[in-house]
Amino acid sequence: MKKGVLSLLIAAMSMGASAQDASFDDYVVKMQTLAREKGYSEETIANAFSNVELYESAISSDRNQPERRLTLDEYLARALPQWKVNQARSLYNKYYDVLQPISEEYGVPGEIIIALWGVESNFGKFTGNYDVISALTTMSYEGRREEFFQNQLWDALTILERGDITRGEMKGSWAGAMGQSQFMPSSYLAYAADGDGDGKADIWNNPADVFASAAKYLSTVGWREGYRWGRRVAVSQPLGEELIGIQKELQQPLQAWADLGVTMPNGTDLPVADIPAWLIEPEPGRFYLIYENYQTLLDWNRSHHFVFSVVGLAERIRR
Ligand SMILES: [Ca+2]
Repeated sequence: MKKGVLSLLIAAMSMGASAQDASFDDYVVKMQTLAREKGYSEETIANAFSNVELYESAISSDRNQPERRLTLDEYLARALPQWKVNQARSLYNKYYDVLQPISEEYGVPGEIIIALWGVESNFGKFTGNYDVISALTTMSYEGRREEFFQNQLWDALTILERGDITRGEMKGSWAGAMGQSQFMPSSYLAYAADGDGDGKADIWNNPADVFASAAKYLSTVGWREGYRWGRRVAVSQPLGEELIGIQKELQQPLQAWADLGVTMPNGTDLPVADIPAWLIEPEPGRFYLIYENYQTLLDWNRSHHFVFSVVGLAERIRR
C-alpha cells in the first residue's frame, strides 16, 4: 500500500517536472524569437541557445537567500573570518604594484578593490560554474524579475556577439554574475576595463582586469576620492523615522545631523567636516552616518550586509 502511494507520488512529481521542462523549452524558443527581432546574428542565437539548461537549483537559491535571517554581526562573522582577513592583507601586498596605478587612475583605494574581490569571489576562487546563458534564461523564465533578467540575457548575447568570451567560458553564478568581480552582463558592458594593457577586459582570469573593472565601476557611479564610507554613530534623542534612509532627499550636512543630536558612539561630538550624509539604521538601535562612497557600494549590490562586509574587510587590510 505504502509503496503504491510512493510510486504514485514519484509519477506525479516526474510528470510535473516534464511539464515544466516543456514549458521551459517553449520559453527558450520564445527568447530565440525575441533575440532575432532584436537583431542578433543567427550565429550568435544558435550558439547562445543550444543546450540551454533549466537550473532548478538557481530558482531555489533565489528564493532562499540567507541574508534576511542573520543579524549584521552574525553575517559579518561568517563573511569575514580571520583567514579571509589574512588573505586579503597578503594579496594586497602581493598585488600592490598592480593595484597602485589602477587606484590612482580611478581614485579608488586599493584596499576597497581587494575587499570587493574577496567578498565577491573569495579573491577569484569562487566565480560560479553555471553557464551564464542558462542561468539568465532560468531566472527570466522563473518570472519574478523577468524584465531585469531578460535584459541581462540580451547583454550576454551582445558580449558573445562581440567575441569577448566564448559561450563555454562564459561562466558565472546561478544569477548570472560573471567572473572574479561577479559582474552582471550589463555591468560588464558598462564597466569592464583592461588593467594590464593587453587590449582585453578579462574579468574571468586576469586580476589586473578585475581590479580595473571594479575601480572603473565605483569611479563611474560616484566614488569620491579621499572620503570615508561613513561611520557608526549614536543618537542621543529620538529621531523621526522619516529622517532615516538612503533616499536622495534625506541627505543632510554633518552639522545638521549633529544639531539633531547625532554623536560619535561614545557620545562625543561628530567631527567638523563639510560632508553630506544619510542616517541609516540597518538594525533597530544601530545607527550609521553614511557618505556618498557607501552609496556607490550600495549601487554595486543593494544590500547593507554586502557594503558592511566590503568596508569591514577594507578597514582590516589597512591596519
Ligand atoms: Ca587585460
